[in-house]
Amino acid sequence: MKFVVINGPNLNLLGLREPKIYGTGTFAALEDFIHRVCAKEGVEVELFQSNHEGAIVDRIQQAYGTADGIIINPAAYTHTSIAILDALKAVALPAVEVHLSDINAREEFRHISYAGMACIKTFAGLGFEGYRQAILYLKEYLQHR
Ligand code: CA2
Repeated sequence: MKFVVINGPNLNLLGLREPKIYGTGTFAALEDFIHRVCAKEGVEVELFQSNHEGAIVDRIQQAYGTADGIIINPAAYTHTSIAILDALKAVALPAVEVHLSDINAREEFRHISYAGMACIKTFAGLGFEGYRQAILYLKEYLQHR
């Protein structure tokens, strides 16, 4: 089973600012966490981070035929990008949305998630743990569908 984990803009700066919202862990620590969880679960994983909407669309398209599922934190593009929503719909792979913070408890503009409309599940407000939950959920989903 192979997953692609996609992280959007500015998540590469994790740990540098706003620790009250996003925690103190760095982006390298997040990538390490995801690698460890996937290894434990016997899931092959490729990680991708970009600050560019088109690059994220390209990576979603590449997942078609090469991965079994997608885990995505589109960061700010969550709330703006119909291109990412359309790419997720186009590849029709099971996708799980993750947010470190609880987007529904923040500013109103963060309450809408376009990407989430193409996802089978969302985990928000759990910090790094949300990625673990997403990996377990997607694995379970693929094993039983
Ligand atoms: O909670 C999340 O995971 C978000 O996807 C993070 C995005 C935000 O726009 C979404 O509404 C919720 C922001 C990621 C920016 O990360 C930073 C990292 C370090 C310093 C400042 C921002």
